[in-house]
Amino acid sequence: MEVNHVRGVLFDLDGVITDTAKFHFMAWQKMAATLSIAIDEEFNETLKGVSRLDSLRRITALGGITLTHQDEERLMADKNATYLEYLETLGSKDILPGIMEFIEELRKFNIKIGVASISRNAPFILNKLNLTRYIDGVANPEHVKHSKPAPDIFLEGARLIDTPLRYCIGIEDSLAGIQSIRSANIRSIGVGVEGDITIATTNELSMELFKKFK
Ligand code: B16
Ligand code: MG
Repeated sequence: MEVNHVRGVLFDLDGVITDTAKFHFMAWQKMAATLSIAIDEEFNETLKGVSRLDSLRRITALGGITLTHQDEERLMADKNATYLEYLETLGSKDILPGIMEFIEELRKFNIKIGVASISRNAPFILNKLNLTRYIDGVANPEHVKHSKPAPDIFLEGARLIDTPLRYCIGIEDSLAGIQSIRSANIRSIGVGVEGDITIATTNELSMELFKKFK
C-alpha cells in the first residue's frame, strides 16, 4: 500500500497515547471497596476500552448487585473524582514511547490526527500531556450513541478530521477498540492486541508500517 493512501490517523487515548489504566484501576478498586467488592488486575484488563457506565456495571455484576440509576451516577462521579486526583501529576513525561516522534512524522506529511477515545476525560488528559495543539479533532463520547465495540466513536473521529474512512487508520490497544475500528470499516493497528497490523509496543509506530497494509 502507498504510504500516501493514509490521510488521517485516529488514535485511541488510554493505552496508546498514554497509560492511565493503573489510575482507572486504583480508582475503581477504591469505589468497589465501598460496595465490599474486590477487584484485581486481571479483572481490570476486562475494563480496558470499556465506558465508565459499562465498567461500573461489570463491577457490580461481579459483586452480584444491581444499583439504581441514581446510585450509579453517584458512584461514577466518586470514581471519576478519585481518578482525576491521581491524574494530577500527569504531564508530557507520561506520553508513551515513540508517540511524540510518530505524531511529528504525521504532521510533517500533513496527515490529520484525531482521537477516538471513549474517555470523557480525553480533552483534559490531552491538555495535561501538552498534546492538544497537535490534534485536529477529539471525538466526544457524549455525542455518540454506542460505545466501543460499536463503530460510532471512530466514525465520529473520522468525521471530525474530515477524512474518508478508506484513507483512515485506527490505532487501538483493546479488543473492544479493534472491533470498533473494524466495524467502522477502517484499517487497524493493534498495540499488544491483534489488528490488521499488530505491534507489541507504541515504539514501533512509524509511517513505514503503513506499507504493510494490503
Ligand atoms: P472515563 P480509551 C477508556 O479509554 C479506558 O480504556 C477505559 O478503561 C475507561 O473506562 C473509559 O475510557 C472511560 O473513561 O471514565 O475517563 O470517561 O481506551 O477509549 O481511550
Ligand atoms: Mg485504550
